[in-house]
Amino acid sequence: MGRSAEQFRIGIVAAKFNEQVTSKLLNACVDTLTARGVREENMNVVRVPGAFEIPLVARAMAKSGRVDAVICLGAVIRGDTPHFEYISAEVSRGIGQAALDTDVPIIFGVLTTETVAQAVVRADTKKFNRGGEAAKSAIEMVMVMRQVNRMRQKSDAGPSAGPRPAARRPAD
Ligand code: INI
Repeated sequence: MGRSAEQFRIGIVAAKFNEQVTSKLLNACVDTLTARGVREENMNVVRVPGAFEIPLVARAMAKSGRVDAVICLGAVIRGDTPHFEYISAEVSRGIGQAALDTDVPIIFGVLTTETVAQAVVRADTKKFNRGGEAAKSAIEMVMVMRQVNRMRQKSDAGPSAGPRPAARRPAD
C-alpha cells in the first residue's frame, strides 16, 4: 500500500481497563498506522477508563471534523460478572451508532472474550494482532468513504456531472 495514508488523520480511543491487553492493542495499532505512512502528528490518542466510555469519546472525536477515522480499542472480558453483557452490548451499539450519526468510519477494535488468555492471544502481534487489524481497517475505510463522498458530490452536482445517458434509438 506504500505511503498512501500519509495525509490521513486518525483518532484512537483506547480503554485503560485490562491494560495488559489494551496497551498491546494500542502499540500494534500505532505501529501499523506508522508502517502505512500515517504521521505521528496526525494520530490523536485518548485513553478512557473502560470500554463503556469509548462511544462518547469516539463520537466527539468524529464530530470534531479533525479526524478521517476513529479506532476504538478495548478488552471486555467475561470473568464472573454480568457486567460483561451490559458493557459489551453498549460499547458495540454505541460505536455503531456514533459512526452512523457522524458519517465518519469508527473501527471496532474492542475484544470481547471469555478469558484474559483469549484476549492476550487476540492482541498478540504474532497471532491475531487485532490492534494492527483495526489500523488496517481504518485506512481502508478512509479510502472507501472518500470514494463514496466523491460519488455523492457528483450526484449533488446534477445529471450533467455524471456519464452521458446512451443515445435514444428512434421508436420503431
Ligand atoms: N471495562 C472494560 O473495558 N473491560 C471489562 O472487562 C470491564 N469489566 O469487566 O468490568 C470494564 N468495566 C469498566 C467499564 O467499562 C466502565 O469503565 C465503568 O463501569 C465506569 O463507567
